[in-house]
Amino acid sequence: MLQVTETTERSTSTPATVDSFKDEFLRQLRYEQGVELGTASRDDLFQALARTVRNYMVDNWLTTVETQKAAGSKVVAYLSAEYLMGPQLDNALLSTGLTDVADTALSSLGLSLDDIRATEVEPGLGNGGLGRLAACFIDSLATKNIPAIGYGIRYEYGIFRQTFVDGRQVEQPDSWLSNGTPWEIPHTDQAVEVAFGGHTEQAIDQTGRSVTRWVPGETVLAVPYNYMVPGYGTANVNTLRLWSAKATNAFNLHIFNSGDYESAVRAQTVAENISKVLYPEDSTPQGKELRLKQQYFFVAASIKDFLRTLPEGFDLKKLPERIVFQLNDTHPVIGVPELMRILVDERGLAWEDAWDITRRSFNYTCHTLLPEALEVWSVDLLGRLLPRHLEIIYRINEQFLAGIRATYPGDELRVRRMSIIQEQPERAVRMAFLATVGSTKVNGVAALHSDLLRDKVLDDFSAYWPDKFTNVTNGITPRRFVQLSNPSLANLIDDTIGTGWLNDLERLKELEPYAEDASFRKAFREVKQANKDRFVSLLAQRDGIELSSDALFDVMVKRLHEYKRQMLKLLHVVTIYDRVLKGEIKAADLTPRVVVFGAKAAPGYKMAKEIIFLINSVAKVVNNAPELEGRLRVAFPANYNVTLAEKLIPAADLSEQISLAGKEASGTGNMKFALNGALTIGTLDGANVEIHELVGGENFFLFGMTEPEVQSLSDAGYHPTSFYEGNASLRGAIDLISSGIFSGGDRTAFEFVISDLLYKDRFMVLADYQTYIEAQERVEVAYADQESWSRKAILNVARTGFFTSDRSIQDYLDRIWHAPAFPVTK
Ligand code: GPU
Repeated sequence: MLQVTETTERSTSTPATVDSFKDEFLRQLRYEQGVELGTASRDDLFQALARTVRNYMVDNWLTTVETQKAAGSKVVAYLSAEYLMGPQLDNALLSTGLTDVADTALSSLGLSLDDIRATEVEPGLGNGGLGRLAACFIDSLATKNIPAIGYGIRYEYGIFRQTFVDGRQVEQPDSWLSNGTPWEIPHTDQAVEVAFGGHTEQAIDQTGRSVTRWVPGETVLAVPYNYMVPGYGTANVNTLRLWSAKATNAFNLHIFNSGDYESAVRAQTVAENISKVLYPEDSTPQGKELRLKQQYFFVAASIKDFLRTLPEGFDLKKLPERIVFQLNDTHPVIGVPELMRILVDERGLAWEDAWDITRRSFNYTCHTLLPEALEVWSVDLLGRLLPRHLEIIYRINEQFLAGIRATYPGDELRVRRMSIIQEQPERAVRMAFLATVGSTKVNGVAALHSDLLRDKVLDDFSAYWPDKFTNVTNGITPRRFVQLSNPSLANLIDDTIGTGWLNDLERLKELEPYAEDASFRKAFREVKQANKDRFVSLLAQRDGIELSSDALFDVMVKRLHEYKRQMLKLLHVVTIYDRVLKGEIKAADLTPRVVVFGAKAAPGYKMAKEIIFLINSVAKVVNNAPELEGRLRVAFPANYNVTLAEKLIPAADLSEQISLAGKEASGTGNMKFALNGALTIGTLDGANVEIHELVGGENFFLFGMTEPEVQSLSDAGYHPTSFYEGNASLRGAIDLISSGIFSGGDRTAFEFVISDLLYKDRFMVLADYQTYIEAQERVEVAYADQESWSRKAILNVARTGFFTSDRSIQDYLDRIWHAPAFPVTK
């Protein structure tokens, strides 16, 4: 078994034997859970096991923290409002090398590791790509021995649990903490105060200078909860610190004693609401006051937390040598005026010095090109919640615009375009501009995205500061998304090229020659088949969905968003059905295909929810159509999350990455699929461009307009109706949806979706329809030749090692952070 050989390669804090592991597990069960083995519930077993494994990481963790502190090495502070961690047990076992020890110890007690691990509830503290990226990045930072800390929010409720009721999405609260979580360690004693509201005052300090003071209206406590982030193949264990809000005067004695219990409790509730729930909008912020509170809450706490670790008398001008704050999108950018406030108002630095320190301490990663995803906070709201910060933002803007005016005299149009404050439709702070002005480097998340960011979204800024802009293409951790999720493939790779590739993923290149080896191809196909079987049985048990594993698995999983174009995939499904109904194609000629959708819609996003209803409605009819029996099935398991992704991605043959070119910043699912041997059908968008380049055109099903083509079609005036009228097959599909066949005869059921497609179609689904259908026809032909398909799939694995998040982190280090590695020896 893999884990046995690997155990010897990596360090664990305490060399574990099966017996000592068993003893610790039984001790946990008895003295922490308070139960006997014979009467323990599954959750008891899980909690005891998780804490047992956790305790094997603690020594290395404490050593890491202590040695890094003593060395005073530069720290990367990753500021992110989301961390979509996924289940933790397997990753902890992998990094401690204890998988086999745990398995044997549990077996000897008549227990099954598989059963116990299945009870873990994943912490869903993120929406999608952005949050999952943060989780991959902290994994790679730890693996690469970089002194780093992840800062974020400990939401009591993470991303909602999705259910379907009559085909419609219904959201349930995600009470992931209801049984407690074994992975966190709270430190109430290290809480910090965070202030809000109030007003500012002018005062004269001891030296006779005029200074501004913020007199806040209220404060809350930020309580840190630490999570260990173990590296792979190293003793280094970093920290993820998530903040939870607590009322400062929980028992407001004054109010309480006056007998007004309700008011006393209400004040507490208001304070603690701050970290109550994750906002479920992915790429479409709603501008809610509580969200801004969340942002300031965790950023202010994090900056304070870091500053208190500096030695007495530390020269703040040297701050950029000790820390680099990375802004994961604009959510934490309020940290820029916050650090200014601390340096100027509290530490008495001159504005110019403070600005120099601040700008050198922050960098900004942008994750979008969609205008509606760019955060904007109304001046009204910001001024009410953070009056001093608004003043500081105005001053930053004034100074910035003075520079613009000096460089471009008389160009007031440009000044208005670049101002951090927008005037229309309401006066508001453009957070992406504040982030750009306040940072040393600004990066996009894939090559195309960074180019478009530089040349379109932030073109004025890149003209002014050409050196500020750079690219770091996203990546994913192969520990979770190959080793843990696809152990059979990992074993095959070990047997073929040896171990050591998991933290040196470019070594997958060594697999290339094996694409020509028939026995390797056979073994590779067997792995894929076993993964399909595993997924099919999981889905039967999890959702009662019955599928055959003897089919092409065609998978589209990601948030439901119009720009990602789930509708295009659905039109393909409906087209097949329509053609079969019309006798244009024979079902018997079709490659058996299972189409799997997984997607959550933001609860307030009506179009997305209607599309979910349409997919479920089509699935119901298609899955019961005798004409399609054994040829086409559509599965839409509810509540797609990391846990499900880990089972689904290894089972996929075809990866759907079909966003309109120029809209998906990067995508990271696309990387996970390719690395697990699925072929991509995709547009030249986001990181697809780089995947296509690396795997080669013959191993990728490319279709659709390029970004410049999209731009010219849009400039020329896009009329979706003309595509509908000019394409019989497209017309057939749309008419079938409108016919009522998927809605029990109701011809209006999907009008909201269909009329938008016909008359608006902002993401040009209809324009890309024909080339998409043709690409799917190429898929059919290619899949019929299994030897050739396997060759392509193997080359996808062999050539996508570039997408390890270890490489992304190295790029951040080289281009942005310049923080040296600091290996910890045990
Ligand atoms: N992304 Br902005 C999110 O998941 N949420 C957001 O609020 C914003 C961006 C995604 C991008 O859509 C995706 O293309 C990218 O791969 C991912 O961030 C990580 O960079």
